[in-house]
Amino acid sequence: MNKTIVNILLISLGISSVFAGEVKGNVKYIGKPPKVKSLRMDADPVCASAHKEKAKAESFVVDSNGNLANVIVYLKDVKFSGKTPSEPVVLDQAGCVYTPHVMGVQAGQPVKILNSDATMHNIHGLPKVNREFNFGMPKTLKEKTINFDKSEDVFVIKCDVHPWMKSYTQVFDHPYFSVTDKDGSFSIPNVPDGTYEIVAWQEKFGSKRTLSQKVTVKSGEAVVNFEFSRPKKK
Ligand SMILES: [Cu+2]
Repeated sequence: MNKTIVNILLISLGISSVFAGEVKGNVKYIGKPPKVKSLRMDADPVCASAHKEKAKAESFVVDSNGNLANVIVYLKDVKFSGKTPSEPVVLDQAGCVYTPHVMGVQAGQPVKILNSDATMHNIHGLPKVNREFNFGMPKTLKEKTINFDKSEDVFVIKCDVHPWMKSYTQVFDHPYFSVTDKDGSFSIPNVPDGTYEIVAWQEKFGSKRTLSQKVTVKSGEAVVNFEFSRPKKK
């Protein structure tokens, strides 16, 4: 039986295509990277003493080969009717830094927020589509679980006690997203065969300068690479 017939049979049974592949690749920054800034945590001795060396800002993490971390890479406008994961995504407040700095989550999926510090954090999320949230996490409150009902483009989650604490979250209505590692790599598994728009977002470049291209998945691996660069001066 050929693949098309199998697919039609499966779709008629309410099962989405079994032909799927992995979309993977690498994100690079071309150009001289900006200087890495240290975070000034002097305002809270608990935060400052958590770091032997000063913690570095994670808004632009690039290695000596130009590999760019903390980039959200995702497929745009994908239909997905599968289950929402019950496994939580974890956002930790440790050493007065959010880990991860950038994350993706599915709508309805639990987000477990941890306070690993012996200090007070006030976690303040600024989504526009989902409901804004803002609550204190004293050192005695070690975890709290929230979730986002709707898919939404990236927004800030910050701490109102420690102004340097910022993280970015995007909510998806499908599981086809990834965040680049320190080596700039990403992997989106189990993507059904098809042609998609794939988007890369990095916080310094913002929503106006997201990169996008087309990718076709056909029972196997599709490799997509992105390159961010400084805007050319006119
Ligand atoms: Cu804080």
